[in-house]
Amino acid sequence: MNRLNTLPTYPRHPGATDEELRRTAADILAANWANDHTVPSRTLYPHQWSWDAAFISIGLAHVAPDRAWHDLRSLFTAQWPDGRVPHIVFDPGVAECDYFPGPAYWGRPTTGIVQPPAHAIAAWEIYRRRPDEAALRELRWLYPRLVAQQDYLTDYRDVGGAGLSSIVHPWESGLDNSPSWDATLAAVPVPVDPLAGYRRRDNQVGAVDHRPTDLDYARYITIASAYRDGGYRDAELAARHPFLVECPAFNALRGAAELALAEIAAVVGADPAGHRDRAAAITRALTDRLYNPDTGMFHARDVRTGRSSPARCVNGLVPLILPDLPAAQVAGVVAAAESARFGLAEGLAVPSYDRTAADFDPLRYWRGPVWINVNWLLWRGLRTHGRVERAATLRTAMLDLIRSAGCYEYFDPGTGEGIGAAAFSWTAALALDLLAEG
Ligand code: 2M8
Repeated sequence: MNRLNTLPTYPRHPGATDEELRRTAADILAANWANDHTVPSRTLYPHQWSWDAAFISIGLAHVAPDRAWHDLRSLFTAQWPDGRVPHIVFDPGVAECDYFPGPAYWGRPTTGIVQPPAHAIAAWEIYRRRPDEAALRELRWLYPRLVAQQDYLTDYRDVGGAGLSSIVHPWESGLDNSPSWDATLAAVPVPVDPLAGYRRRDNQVGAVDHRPTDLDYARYITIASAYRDGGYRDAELAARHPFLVECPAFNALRGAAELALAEIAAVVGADPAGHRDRAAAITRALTDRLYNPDTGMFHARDVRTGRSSPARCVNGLVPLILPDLPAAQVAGVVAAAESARFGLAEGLAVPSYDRTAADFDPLRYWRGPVWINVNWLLWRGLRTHGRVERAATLRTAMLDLIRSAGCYEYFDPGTGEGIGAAAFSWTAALALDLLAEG
């Protein structure tokens, strides 16, 4: 469904002023606070999500640092003894029927899978905005837990043996329905009746043509059940698990987390050197294994087949956040982002998937729409690599979208219309961060 042959221009009506947007965003975060954490959305996502908490706390640092630290503390209180940080921490006050798959499905008060490790970056951001005694206490509490999170991903998840972590489910990427996983998912068997045994909740609260198809959803459940039924163990995954993929964005965040840990280590009196070495090793592995010089992008790699996904997705641009990314890869990624496939040179925020692809879909979840969190990462990457003007244009494009449409979960890359959940926390939070960096 390629409806876009030419690059669009969003409606440039002025929308909210800086001050109005700041107030709205702070109000959304306050309204989404639920006792000890922030929910991504009151309707669609009524629990605490892992990488959402990281982005949310980066925004909260500007308006309510106590809540920023509290959010991370709540999440890490639910960390498993093996170091994994669960992708959802369920709120016991929310009814089982309000989210599927909920605690009854997972058999625990949290899910057993993870999400990208953006939390060390968040902790460092909150601290550097206000480095007082209270912040130092929080940083000291978090540091060993953040290290354990990284150790889990290194020690248990390097299934391919080349220094990259594998995700065991598309939900672990955070880019759930991305075309990056299509080839791998196609090989996952589905029951004859894909909806047998469960009822989707997302389709009751979200638009059906925005959400994953029933077939994809059935595969998600098959993969999650396989991992759950294996006791969430990571031993011998290669021999028995149907979904093992090295995602460039997940691993880039893991590398960036090591660099944030190096900064944190220096403040809490630990040794930064090991973190820097680990970051360098991750950048090398990413470059050697996932970069394709022909596309100028990084591509997800199926560990079971050894095949690289041909899809050009936004996760393939995210390694730009790594400061030690070699010049050739920086140039490749910037050119890909600026090309008509992603539209950065036209002053647009990048879509989640190549606009020129035959199956680009401006509405469906991670298969076309613009998401603010990945654009925010790209904005940081552009600044890290001295592309200051491009970064400034991207910042303007993101803020224009949010000003005109509101703090939506994602945006139609053709019209700029806000879609998905309204009053979405990470969009509000990152708007606050962008406004502060004007
Ligand atoms: C989306 O994912 C959840 C499952 O984790 C869902 O669709 O129900 C994704 O956009 C993910 O990145 C995000 O963390 C989550 C909550 O905002 O929603």
